[in-house]
Amino acid sequence: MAAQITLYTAKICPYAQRAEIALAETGLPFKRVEIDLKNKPEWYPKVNPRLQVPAITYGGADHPPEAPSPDSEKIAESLVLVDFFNDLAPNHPLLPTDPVLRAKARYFVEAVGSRFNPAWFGACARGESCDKIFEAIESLQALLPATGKYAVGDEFTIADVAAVPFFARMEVTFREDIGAYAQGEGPKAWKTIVTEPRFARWREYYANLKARESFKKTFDEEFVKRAFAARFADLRKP
Ligand SMILES: N[C@@H](CCC(=O)N[C@@H](CS)C(=O)NCC(=O)O)C(=O)O
Repeated sequence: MAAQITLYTAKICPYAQRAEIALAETGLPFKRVEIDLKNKPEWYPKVNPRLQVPAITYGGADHPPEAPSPDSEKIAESLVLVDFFNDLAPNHPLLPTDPVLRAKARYFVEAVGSRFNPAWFGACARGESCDKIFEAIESLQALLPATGKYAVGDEFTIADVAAVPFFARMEVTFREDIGAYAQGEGPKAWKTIVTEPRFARWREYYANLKARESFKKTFDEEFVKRAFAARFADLRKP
């Protein structure tokens, strides 16, 4: 029997959604525990002393969420978990076998973290200009193959797992004008992204990502919208 996996996660969190997508893609059985990030349970340090989601317990006896089995492994960090689930799964579906494609997938993951995420989060949480997202999207777009559904071709890989939770939260926050940036800037930036020809290849890629079952079943758009509206409500300067 497969070792037990208990996933501690939060619907609002893009990092946690990476872990959930990887679980959906690999088909590994797991138990899902939603953590309220605004009111974390007092037992959560037993799961992850850094107090972040996503995190898992792996192996050991089945246990209730609040009492992880002492003989289970405790593992955290979204990209570590994506790799871990891929390693556990037969055929390792989230990484191609070709070394060049593996390198490209990893490079794309790095680019999402160093270029896209700071541009989105800078606008929403720190009130920086939404326009910084344009350069970020163009830099990712430049990495895409000329054809192919996903970041490194027709195979869905760790690159796509890493990216889509952030793309989707950017869409929701900008489209709905949720964030610390100046009022009206979000929808304006979103309109630019969905209409300008220079983003056409990225739009095609993002549409393919959104159509993926593993994304659809792990993304609760209404919940994410409400949660970000509450989280960023007080940040916009009058
Ligand atoms: N580097 C971590 C980042 C995870 C992270 O920042 N998670 C946030 C939620 S999106 C969290 O748990 N924050 C703790 C808190 O809000 O107190 C990863 O990739 O898993």
